[in-house]
Amino acid sequence: MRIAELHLFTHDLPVKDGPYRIASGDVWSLTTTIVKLVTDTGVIGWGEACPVGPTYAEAHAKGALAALTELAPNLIGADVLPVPLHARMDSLLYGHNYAKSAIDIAAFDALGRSLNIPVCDLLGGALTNRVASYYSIGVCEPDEAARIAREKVAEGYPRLQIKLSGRPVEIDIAAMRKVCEALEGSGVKLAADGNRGWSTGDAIQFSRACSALPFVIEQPCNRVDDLRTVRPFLHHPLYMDENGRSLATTIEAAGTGLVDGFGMKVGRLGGLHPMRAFRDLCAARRLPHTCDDAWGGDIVSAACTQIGATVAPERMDGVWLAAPYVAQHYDPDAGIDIVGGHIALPTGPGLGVTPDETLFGPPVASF
Ligand code: 0XW
Ligand code: MG
Repeated sequence: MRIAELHLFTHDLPVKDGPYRIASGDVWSLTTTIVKLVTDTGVIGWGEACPVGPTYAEAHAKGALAALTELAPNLIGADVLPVPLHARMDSLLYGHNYAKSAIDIAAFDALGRSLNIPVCDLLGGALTNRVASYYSIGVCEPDEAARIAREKVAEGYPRLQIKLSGRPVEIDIAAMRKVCEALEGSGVKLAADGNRGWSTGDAIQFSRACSALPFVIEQPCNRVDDLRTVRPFLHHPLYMDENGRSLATTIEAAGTGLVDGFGMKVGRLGGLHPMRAFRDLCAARRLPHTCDDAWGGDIVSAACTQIGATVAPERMDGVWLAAPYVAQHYDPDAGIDIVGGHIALPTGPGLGVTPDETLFGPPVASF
């Protein structure tokens, strides 16, 4: 089965009850880029790439569209199977994984639909149909963070993440203590996400001041070398997120014992095909991880849920979705939601969601 047509759409996703506040800045609205792939057999697959603003990672909305516009004309006639498809994409453009991810997701969707099986089957098979999620508390005052933590535990989330940094580390320490107090006895897992924003000194001070409290520290500082610097001084397990920019980086981080787990984004690795390899290498080293993307609507949500369902629950730190911040589903009937802190695995073939194309307006480019 080969790619016969590719159509690119852009669509605005205003942040519901915004802003979403992370160390790299406030997020009020995101532009998502959507791919409609049509095969030579007439099957349609959908993909999506939505960086969370221009400063979270080396990825931004206009970059996604530019990279896809570079790739798309040369992908007409390409095999939709993931190995030849990625080889073709890599021969056309170096890097730009987040853009390639949208094509990869659309190809998996089309493959699943053509075989009448869900994408999780193409990824090896689901271990659950109720996928754990986690809630990410944006950077806010300590009392507010504790209030949100209580609320989210009551909703049923098995894990919370609190965004920190970008302010005096003493406030982060106070926020962490309040959140831990709020979670005491709940059994809910917790991550402290520095989102690259702390100095190595801040990270060490934060961990030392909270040494008796149970949580993991996610991406405290900017560079892999910074993680190496702080690692011996931390009192908490260390997770890599933003630095895990390729399979090669993650293999090294896992293999050298630099980290105890990962926050991982499907888009950052380049799609579900490399994400499956990442899942398996984490399994080999018994490392827990998340299955997220930076942002996105139902297409990204479905892709993350499909791979998330294939991760052994004991290594699963959750599938984070932007769904609570997105006002409208693309699929009016089978949109993806988090209920009781968990996500129901879609039941249909492919990704299990069928976007209402009229929401996106005419394509910005067609090949
Ligand atoms: C919580 N997330 C998965 C959503 C935002 O894209 C940031 C990200 C993270 O963990 O850094
Ligand atoms: Mg993170």
